[in-house]
Amino acid sequence: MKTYKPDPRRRLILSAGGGLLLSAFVLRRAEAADEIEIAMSGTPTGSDVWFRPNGLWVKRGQAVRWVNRDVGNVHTTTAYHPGNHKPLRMPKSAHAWDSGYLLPNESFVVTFQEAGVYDYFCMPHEHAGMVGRIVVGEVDAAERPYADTDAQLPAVAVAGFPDIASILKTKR
Ligand SMILES: [Cu+2]
Repeated sequence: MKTYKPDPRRRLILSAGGGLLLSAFVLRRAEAADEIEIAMSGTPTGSDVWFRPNGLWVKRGQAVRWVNRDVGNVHTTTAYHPGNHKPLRMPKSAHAWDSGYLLPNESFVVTFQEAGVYDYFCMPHEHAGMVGRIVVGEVDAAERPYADTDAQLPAVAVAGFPDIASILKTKR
């Protein structure tokens, strides 16, 4: 049989209920503000399109939000992964993502839990070189990841991935 022993800490928390609700709300706001944005955009005619920044370093657990800042074009953020009918260019055990078409001002969030290098592309603009790379946590700056699958991608996409060393240097 359990005996009830009042926990003074618990009582304190209960009496501060209103304040707790407020701080939970503030906390959620802070989390959203902690997201890092990658803009999807292009020239008005669509002759040039990009992710900005196209290279980014983040710590594990970081949320990244892609936002379509383009007024006249749809974009996607799509991981290089067999589930997206592409060769694997991300950690094998991590979750792949595909935003589907994002209209202007629509956005999509991915939280990165596993260290490694993640390459992604825009479905309608891969052949225009609209690709990006996210490095999560500790990786070797000299690494040239996924070179074995380069031949399966458009050359302009392969050329679009920033190298690891420059991503680690600028953290962008
Ligand atoms: Cu695009």
